[in-house]
Amino acid sequence: MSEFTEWYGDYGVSFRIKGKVFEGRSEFQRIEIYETERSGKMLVLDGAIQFVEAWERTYHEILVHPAMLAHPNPKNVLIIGGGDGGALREVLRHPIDKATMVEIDRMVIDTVREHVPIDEGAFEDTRTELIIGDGIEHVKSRKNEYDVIIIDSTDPVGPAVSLFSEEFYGYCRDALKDDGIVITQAGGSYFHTKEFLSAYGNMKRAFVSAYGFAFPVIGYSPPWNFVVGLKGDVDFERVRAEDSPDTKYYDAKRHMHMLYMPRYLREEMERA
Ligand code: AG3
Repeated sequence: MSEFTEWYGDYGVSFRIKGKVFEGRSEFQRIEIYETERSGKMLVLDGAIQFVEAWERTYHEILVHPAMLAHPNPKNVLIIGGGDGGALREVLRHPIDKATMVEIDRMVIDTVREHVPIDEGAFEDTRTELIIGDGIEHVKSRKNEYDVIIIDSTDPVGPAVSLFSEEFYGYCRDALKDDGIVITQAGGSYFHTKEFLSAYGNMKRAFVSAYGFAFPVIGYSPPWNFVVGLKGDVDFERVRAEDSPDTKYYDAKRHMHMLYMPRYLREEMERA
């Protein structure tokens, strides 16, 4: 028996694995899929675990539903990244008109759909528009168009770092309608503290208000952080609980709990 470990310095997140299902290299990254012993298949990009089949809802529910349910009436949603289709699947559980996904790496989409189709048909939904391209360029070219923008990128260190900049968040603000909301994953609470605080500070400066929250995600170093930007007068501390899809990990009660960050982060967030 062997195992796969992703290291965060000297701390590791490990799964026992039965074998490797796929290995390849795209224009952008190394793509691997493993069969774990008990948690289904696992996607790894450049050595970083992206999702584990049995646990991916601990991430995708939390990335999608807080913004979708805080917004009064989201109809037009943009997803940046998220080539595995997990976020798209959750977005489509809401009564929206259109979900546009801009993913840079077609090989991630094709590989995941072939070996572990967690999208559950989301790419075939008539409300979905898939664009293979650069998310930054896309957002830059749109004005006043989206209700919600969901950024499902890789880590705030490495190639995706510009997706955490004030400049990029400014493009997101302009691409959103007046009551628009943007949400992004923002690394681990403990192992990406600096990067999280920088993303949060950038969001605060680019938007009318910003929130940071965390949730334990199996597959990443827990807890995992998220940052939200609000363009207008939308209350992120109230969600339309009655309109929630039937979720497993996320609901309105948990929403309030998530917003209380640990002391060391709260104090730094005030200064960020
Ligand atoms: N979201 C990836 C989150 C980053 C995980 N980071 C890590 N393991 N170091 C994209 C995949 C889920 N749709």
